[in-house]
Amino acid sequence: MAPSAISPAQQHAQLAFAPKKVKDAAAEVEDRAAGLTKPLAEMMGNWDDFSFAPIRESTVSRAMTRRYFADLDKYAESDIVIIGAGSCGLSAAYTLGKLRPDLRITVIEAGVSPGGGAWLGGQLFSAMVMRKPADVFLREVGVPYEDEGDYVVVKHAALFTSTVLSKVLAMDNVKLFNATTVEDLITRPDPDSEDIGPGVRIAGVVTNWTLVSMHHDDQSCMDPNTINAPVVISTTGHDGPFGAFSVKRLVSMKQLEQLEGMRGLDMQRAEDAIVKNTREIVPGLIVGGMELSEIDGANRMGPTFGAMALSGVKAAEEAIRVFDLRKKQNEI
Ligand code: 48N
Repeated sequence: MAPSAISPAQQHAQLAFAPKKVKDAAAEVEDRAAGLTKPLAEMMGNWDDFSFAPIRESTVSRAMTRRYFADLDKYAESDIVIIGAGSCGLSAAYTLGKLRPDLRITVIEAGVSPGGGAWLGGQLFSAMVMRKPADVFLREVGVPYEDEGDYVVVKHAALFTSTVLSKVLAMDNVKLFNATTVEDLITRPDPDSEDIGPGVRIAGVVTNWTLVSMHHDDQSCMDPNTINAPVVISTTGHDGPFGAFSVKRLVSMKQLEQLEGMRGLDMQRAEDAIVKNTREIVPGLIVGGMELSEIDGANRMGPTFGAMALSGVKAAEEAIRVFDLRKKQNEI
């Protein structure tokens, strides 16, 4: 049955806040391509005398390493770190990058490929379902969808994930370190925290190459690196080989008594709970997406992704609130 409507192609809803116009990566490519169209057309059919400009291998090495180590140096002090580049983390990164181009934002993703569980819909099917009002985020980012009334369908989940990812990567103030794992949290004593023993405030993340993290048991000690940040958003997904990292660490460092654990599937209840309860769990640490279900004992929603997008938006809003409050109190 044909969808009841098709989204306005590429019409971007203006975000409620007055963001700095992020040059659209696609537009930038179009701009550059405009100057290249003629040579590209000339190239086709004339491959015999084709050749690339000369290069020396060390030039390529220096082009990569110079930039990577400059980034490591620059982002060693970040304003906000996001752990996990799944649908929630990427939505948070997009919202932060758009809302606050003045902030230095770092995204740490354990996988070589960011995107978490959002490359496919349910059971490896292609289509991604989002219940309204999450369609507003799709229009904001420029992801076309089929409108089915109470919900919308993106024809391939990878269209959503690749579009958000490309927009985030094009932002000047956001840096993605993928294939990099957060192995621990940086903490400071927090005298204001009264619940469990001496409370802590989260002050950044401890990182290592993911492949190193996976071999701590069969190699001699391989110490980590660090990134300082007054605010951390954790969106590492529900418990699994890599999931629920920060909330499990909070229990082991005695900042949480226990995890309630993700509950059975109930779409109707799960998505509202995740969005509404996205929040600062301990000072300086905001948890969103499915990682949150492990703390609160929230239901899982299965193959609907609207809560991931909007939990990311809310996590970004919370992170800005915490950052600005601490700035006002001269704590950063
Ligand atoms: O996609 P996920 O797992 O997590 P979310 O919360 O962004 O999205 C969850 C969503 O895909 C669902 O689970 C859907 C809606 N299904 C629900 C259901 O009921 O079944 O992304 C988490 C990302 C992944 O890319 C991990 O690789 C990464 O976080 N990650 C880490 N990155 C760095 N350091 C870590 N310690 C770490 N742990 C996980």
